[in-house]
Amino acid sequence: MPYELYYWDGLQGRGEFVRLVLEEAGADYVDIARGSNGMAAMMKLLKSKTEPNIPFAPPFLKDGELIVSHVANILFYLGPKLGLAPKDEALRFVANGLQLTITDFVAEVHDTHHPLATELYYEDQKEAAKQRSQAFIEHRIPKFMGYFERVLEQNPHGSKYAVGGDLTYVDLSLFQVFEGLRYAFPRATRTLGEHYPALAALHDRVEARPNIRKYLASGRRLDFNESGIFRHYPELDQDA
Ligand SMILES: N[C@@H](CCC(=O)N[C@@H](CS)C(=O)NCC(=O)O)C(=O)O
Repeated sequence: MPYELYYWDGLQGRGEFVRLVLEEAGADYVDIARGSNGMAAMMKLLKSKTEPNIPFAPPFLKDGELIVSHVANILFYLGPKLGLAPKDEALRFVANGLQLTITDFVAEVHDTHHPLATELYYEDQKEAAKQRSQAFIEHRIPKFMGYFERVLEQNPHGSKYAVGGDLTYVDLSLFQVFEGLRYAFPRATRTLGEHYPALAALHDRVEARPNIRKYLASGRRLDFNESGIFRHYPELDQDA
């Protein structure tokens, strides 16, 4: 039975972190909301008053009867099954810690364009978004990227991957973060690769993987857009 991925149609969003793992592994999966009546099926589950173990928000994954929610938790579940988690049990918790840090970072990326309220339009919080983005560019990108760079450099198994000696779901998520930042803040990230060479090399290594290459060239990989987490609003980027 294929895995069922539930996520909003029309954007990469947080669902993309899960898609990259399923695609790299060549797993059998269905992107439910992109199929006919898929959105209705997803909303039915989200709003259900009778189903057990309902999720709060997408993305969530259905594996048979089991529903797993939250990106980091989904990857913690899928990683070992798809050969994309460390083999060492203890290192799986290290990978989970890294993924949860990525979750925190993604929430901060979201808050650059929605600093006041998720429910308000971007246009209604533009001034606050400018202030938030300026601080994000100045302090948070360097702090998080500097941290992930050190994680790579200080990996006792070598700096090719974030944890252990092989590719894991964390590496795929770091690829997505690198891509997303460059899309959202092209001016501020002009020199990202120079400042964080290990991360840049990891990004290129992931991008060159055959299944990822195939996926990125396919129609399943939607372009970044201004409905997702990583949005490009020129006025939020660093001044030219
Ligand atoms: N911590 C969750 C966050 C999930 C989340 O915020 N999902 C968004 C879409 S990317 C959503 O639909 N949120 C609805 C809401 O917060 O009301 C995760 O990492 O999966």
